[in-house]
Amino acid sequence: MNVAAAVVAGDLRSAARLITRVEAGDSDIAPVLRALHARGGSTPVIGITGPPGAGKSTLLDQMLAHCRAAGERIAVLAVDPSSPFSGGAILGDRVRMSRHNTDRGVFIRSMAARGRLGGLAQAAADALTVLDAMGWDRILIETVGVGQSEIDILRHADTVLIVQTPAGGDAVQAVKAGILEIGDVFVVNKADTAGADRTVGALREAVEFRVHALCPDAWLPPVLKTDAASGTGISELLQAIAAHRAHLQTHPAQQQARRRAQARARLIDCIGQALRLHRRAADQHDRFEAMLDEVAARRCDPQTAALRLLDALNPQP
Ligand SMILES: Nc1nc2c(ncn2[C@@H]2O[C@H](COP(=O)(O)OP(=O)(O)OP(=O)(O)O)[C@@H](O)[C@H]2O)c(=O)[nH]1
Ligand SMILES: [Mg+2]
Repeated sequence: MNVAAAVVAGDLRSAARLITRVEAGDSDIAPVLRALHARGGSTPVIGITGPPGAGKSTLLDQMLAHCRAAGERIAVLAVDPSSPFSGGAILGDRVRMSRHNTDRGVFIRSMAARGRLGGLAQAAADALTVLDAMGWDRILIETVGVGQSEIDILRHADTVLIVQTPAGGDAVQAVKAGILEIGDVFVVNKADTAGADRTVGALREAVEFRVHALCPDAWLPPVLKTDAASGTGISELLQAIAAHRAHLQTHPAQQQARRRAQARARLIDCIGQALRLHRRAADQHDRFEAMLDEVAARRCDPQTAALRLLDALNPQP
């Protein structure tokens, strides 16, 4: 059986090996990813982000436990953009989520794209293509929320969960980082600590202010409180995620707009990657370097240089 067929049949070892090749940026797997891409698109993907230590993994572990109890089969992708070499947090997460380790209905994979051309967001997108073809009931992605690359990863989620804590000023920081725009459900975790209601209030205000500017039937992201350590608020959280999914299903234009935005981001990424790959090829590299001199000396403008390079990539017969 070929790799794509094995993955579609749900073979965990084949999937794990394929994701390793995705991480390494192995371009030989393009045909496999192509075959898998055609099979995907129906598994709900839930992205979880938030500042370091907000309780994302603890929350995810609780969500896993709830969904497993309901008979769901779940895949988890833990993406670590900030620390390519340590692996410390990843191992910590593996240990923490270990009560699911012997469960065949759960697949947990951490990834860090060391040196992968195009970066982690693309590696995560390809890993999602693999998982999406396997017929899981749900895919959860955890990524630590610090910058643009997490936002890029979360573009591929159907529902984006933003985790905050009552620690002072978080709600305001969220607005600044552009996180507010991508959140479908907001969670104030560690609700057992002081200031939770104040943080919920500030976030609600910010979310309502933003949604006001959108169309009248836009989804209003709820702001919930959880205590992931004890499991309080998890069923409400899962209900909110289900409500968001139902909203998209009953508003096909919004669903379609989201899918198109995902496709747009992915396509632009892939164009960039194709260009970077070609640039590494020796003759293209020389042509590129030569063009740098032309532009630097103002013998050629950058737009024309870019078009000439693109033409050279795809010579007319
Ligand atoms: N008091 C309290 N502690 C919590 C809660 N949720 C998580 N914690 C604790 O907060 C710490 C960090 O939790 P994690 O789940 O590792 O947080 P994380 O956001 O995944 O962290 P990184 O992946 O390292 O960014 C752990 O010690 C948890 O036990 C909560 O609701 N209340
Ligand atoms: Mg974590």
